[in-house]
Amino acid sequence: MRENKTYKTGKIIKTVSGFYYVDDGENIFECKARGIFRQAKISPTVGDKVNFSDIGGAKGVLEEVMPRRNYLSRPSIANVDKIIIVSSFENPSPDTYMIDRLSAIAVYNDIVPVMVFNKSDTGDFTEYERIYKNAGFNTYVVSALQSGSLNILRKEFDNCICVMAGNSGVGKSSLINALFPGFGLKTGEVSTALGRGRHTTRHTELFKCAKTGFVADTPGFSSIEPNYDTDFKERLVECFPDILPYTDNCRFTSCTHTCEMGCGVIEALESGKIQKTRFESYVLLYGELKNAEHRYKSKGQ
Ligand SMILES: Nc1nc2c(ncn2[C@@H]2O[C@H](COP(=O)(O)OP(=O)(O)OP(=O)(O)O)[C@@H](O)[C@H]2O)c(=O)[nH]1
Ligand SMILES: [Mg+2]
Ligand SMILES: [Zn+2]
Repeated sequence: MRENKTYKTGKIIKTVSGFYYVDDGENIFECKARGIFRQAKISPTVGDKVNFSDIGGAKGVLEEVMPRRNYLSRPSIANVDKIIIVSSFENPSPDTYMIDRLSAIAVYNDIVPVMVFNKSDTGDFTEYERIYKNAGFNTYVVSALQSGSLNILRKEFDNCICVMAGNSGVGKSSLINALFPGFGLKTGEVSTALGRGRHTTRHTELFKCAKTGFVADTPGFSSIEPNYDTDFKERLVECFPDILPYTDNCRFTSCTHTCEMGCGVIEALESGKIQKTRFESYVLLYGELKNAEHRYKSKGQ
């Protein structure tokens, strides 16, 4: 160890043009990375737990990036505990495939999905609330314009790294502003011509919120791509907690639960035990992962 340096640990909360902003729990340090990271092909990112040397004047040098619990690439963020999947009643209206796809990616990456239906002042979410509560997810119906509706949701942000996800215009930034007054995030007007907003939020940053929690606002996180590995396809049904129990009744152990005879999942669907939109999302995502696998294999890898 070199002398005259203080070593500290912290979390990267923002990266801007080669600088890493690290929160050590008390202060924010503007850090540069050592060349060794480039050689080792490590790209420190938001959410990373790091060791850094404090060189004075609220500046530092990143020394080490701790192993990640998980990593999402679009946008780049590590060590995520929860994905808050936000939908709105209109402009844009809920997209069950997007919700189900994001929640499956979350579960696969050991991230807890939380369902939030925003803009309850504009319509009735009873049906969606029923579907997602039945599927076993923590589900909230709220309005960013009605602070009373946000009190129970606020507890989800305690002691963890949360990422807001959902189409542009659903109210992710508005919700953060309403939940944690003081951040003053920029929000946008919804373009009525397109029925959806332009991306008002442009970069990923972690904000410190209630009880040592952090929240990342993101621009249109719905575009998140899963890592197309065979394991995700094979274990996809485990990422649908409402569908998984019925696989015990499948006739064949090789059942993919998409079209087979004697499939316990399809029986449960037919008797109304599984929500149709959830099953449809499972089949679509299974197909998406299978196609990606074919493309990957045909490249000779
Ligand atoms: N009526 C109503 N409007 C809302 C509510 N929440 C947000 N809005 C409006 O919806 C629009 C979009 O809100 P934003 O918070 O910018 O949406 P966003 O999800 O952050 O969008 P991007 O940053 O583009 O991904 C704004 O005009 C908000 O005022 C709500 O609960 N009710
Ligand atoms: Mg936003
Ligand atoms: Zn089956």
